[in-house]
Amino acid sequence: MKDERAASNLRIIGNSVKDNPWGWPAHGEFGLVCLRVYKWHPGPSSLTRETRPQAYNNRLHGRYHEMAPHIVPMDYTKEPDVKIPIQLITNMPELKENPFREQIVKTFSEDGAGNLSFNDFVDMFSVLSEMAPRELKAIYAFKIYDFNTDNFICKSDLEKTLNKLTREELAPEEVTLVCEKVIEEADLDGDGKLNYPDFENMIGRAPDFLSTFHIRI
Ligand SMILES: [Ca+2]
Ligand SMILES: [Ca+2]
Repeated sequence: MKDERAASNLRIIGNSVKDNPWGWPAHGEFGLVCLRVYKWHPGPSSLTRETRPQAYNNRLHGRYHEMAPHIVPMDYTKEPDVKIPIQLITNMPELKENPFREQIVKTFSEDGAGNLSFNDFVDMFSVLSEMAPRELKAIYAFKIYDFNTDNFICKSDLEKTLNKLTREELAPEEVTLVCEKVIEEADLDGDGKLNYPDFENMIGRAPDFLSTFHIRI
């Protein structure tokens, strides 16, 4: 079955390439493209674990526990050393349709392999909540798109991102064209790839990008 969001991304990218190949505002459209995928909802207003509403923590703990009741205890007062494997996390209804699910989970996993402790799990849904600070979302958006973890968003990262957003339905030459345009428009220091300041500037020009970068749990 065709994925609606992927089809919509495909239309946006396809039209941009066709209609205006040389004057395309890559950053804006790039943000808009991501917006279609990350159309999810509100969560807590605070990110520090101490001040986060207890009810929210309890709800998250309930969800964490139900994924693996045999390994996750109900009592967390002694902060048990427990991690849930990535396969169970990416299968959550909130994530399983998301083309970036593995990358998202790995980004928040302290061990880097995608296994999540309860604290990792809480951090993930807090950063992806609607009310998380823009700066924090930007930092994690950058990490999520930096597939090869070299601290730059380079052409290969952008190719992966576009292919995921469109379920690989974009022609290779369209992918190349879009990636070149994104880098051309956003690469302020001219090294052919996007460091964090380049990226931050790019999404700063696409106000919808981060305000819609969220998932409700
Ligand atoms: Ca990279
Ligand atoms: Ca650069």
